[in-house]
Amino acid sequence: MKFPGEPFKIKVVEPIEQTTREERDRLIREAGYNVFNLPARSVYVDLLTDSGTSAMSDNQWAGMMLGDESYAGSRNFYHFQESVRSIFGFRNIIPTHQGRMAEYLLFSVVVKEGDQVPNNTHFDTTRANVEHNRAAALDLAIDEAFDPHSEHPFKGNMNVSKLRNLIERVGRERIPLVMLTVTNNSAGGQPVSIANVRAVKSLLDEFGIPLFFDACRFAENCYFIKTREAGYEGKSILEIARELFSYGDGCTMSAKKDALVNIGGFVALNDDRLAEGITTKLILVEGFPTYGGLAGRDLEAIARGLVEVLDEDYLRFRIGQVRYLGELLDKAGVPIVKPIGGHAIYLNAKEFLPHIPQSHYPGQGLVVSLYRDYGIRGVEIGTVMFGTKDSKTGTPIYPKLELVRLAIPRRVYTNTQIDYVAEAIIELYQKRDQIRGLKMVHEAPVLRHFSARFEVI
Ligand code: P71
Repeated sequence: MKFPGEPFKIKVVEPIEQTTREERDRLIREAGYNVFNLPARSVYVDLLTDSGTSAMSDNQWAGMMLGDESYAGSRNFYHFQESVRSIFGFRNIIPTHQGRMAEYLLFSVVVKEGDQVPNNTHFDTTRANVEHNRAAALDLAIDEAFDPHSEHPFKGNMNVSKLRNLIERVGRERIPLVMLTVTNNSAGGQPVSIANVRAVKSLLDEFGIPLFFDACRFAENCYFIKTREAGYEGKSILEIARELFSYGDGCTMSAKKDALVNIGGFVALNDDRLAEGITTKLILVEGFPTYGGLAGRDLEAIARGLVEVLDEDYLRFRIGQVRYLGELLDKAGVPIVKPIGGHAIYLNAKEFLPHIPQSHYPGQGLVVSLYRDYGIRGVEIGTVMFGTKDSKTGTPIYPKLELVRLAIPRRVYTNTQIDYVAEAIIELYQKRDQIRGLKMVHEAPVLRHFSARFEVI
């Protein structure tokens, strides 16, 4: 059966307020047509992000009551360490309050000015943390990653020949590490295959360059390996994860995704000398090494969440629910990025709204209508987020893709709410001619998508 049946039932409910179109019309105007400025309680289905928005299980909540809030040596730290080690296999486990702190600590210890850091595709915080150390962040995903119509099963893969050319051109000394983001968020939540990881690893071994994973959505990536890569059908998710990470020297992780918690992260790595450098910095900016920036109860929730996320019934539902939404839209002719990724559906705003030029932010226009007409919050991943200007002439430079991401929180929405989202988008697609573009009237110098304000054209 294709229907993604929930492998859980509801014990605690969180009410959502219903708003009218008139109220939402006023709220979005007051928000400067930027959904980051909306009060969350005025949103019916919130698909802004899958990060930190998971519903925890009764088992995780029970663990929260067993928080040992000792400053040093909390028992929850030992459980957390054991849980992370049993999956990732790295020797040193360093807790942080979220993913970007793990990135900040790792890069500030290993990256020097003038270095080059290749990744399949950097996530925006990862890129910002590389560039903060005056190094260049390079995106070397395979060409198919940029084609919304390519059905490549492992669109998150690294282009190994481009990586080899880079290493031969700039030299091993300039490349302190290579990263692989699993799944590749910025390119549509697309997985990386084990075969690609092995190829990257053997290339890096020739030059002695370490391989690190950005492991946020590792379990979802491993589920795709199990269902799409020959030879992995019979393996458990834990076995696949252990093999995946055995090719790496370490990882950063935002536990807010595949550890099924609302806050947390870590750096894990084998190199003791680097770990010592990171730990020294950790004490300066986060906290003592047995809690990072977290409470004991948060560490316990991560330790338990990491076990739950490996459950195949959970992953079948999780990936199945995202696919269910994607297939409803696809069948109705709504343009989406394919294949359907692990944590989100990406609407292709350029094809959805061919009458709006990129200079009028079609993705943002779509996000605004989705909220105003249906109370659904998505996020623009296009010109607002990634558009730049030529530093000399000021001429706008537009990104290739103009997308709207609908990220599905884990275990939060019922399939009925997913049906509602599909119906809403299909109805909106039928009246797409009425959607209008926007003019940006305020922008911050960096990460402008968070605070930009618009007016309707
Ligand atoms: C997402 C997020 C959360 C987010 C971040 C910034 C703006 C809007 C939303 C966070 C990631 C990620 C990857 C691959 C590192 C982080 C940072 N994603 N790597 O997709 O996807 O983790 O948020 O815990 O610091 O909505 P952090």
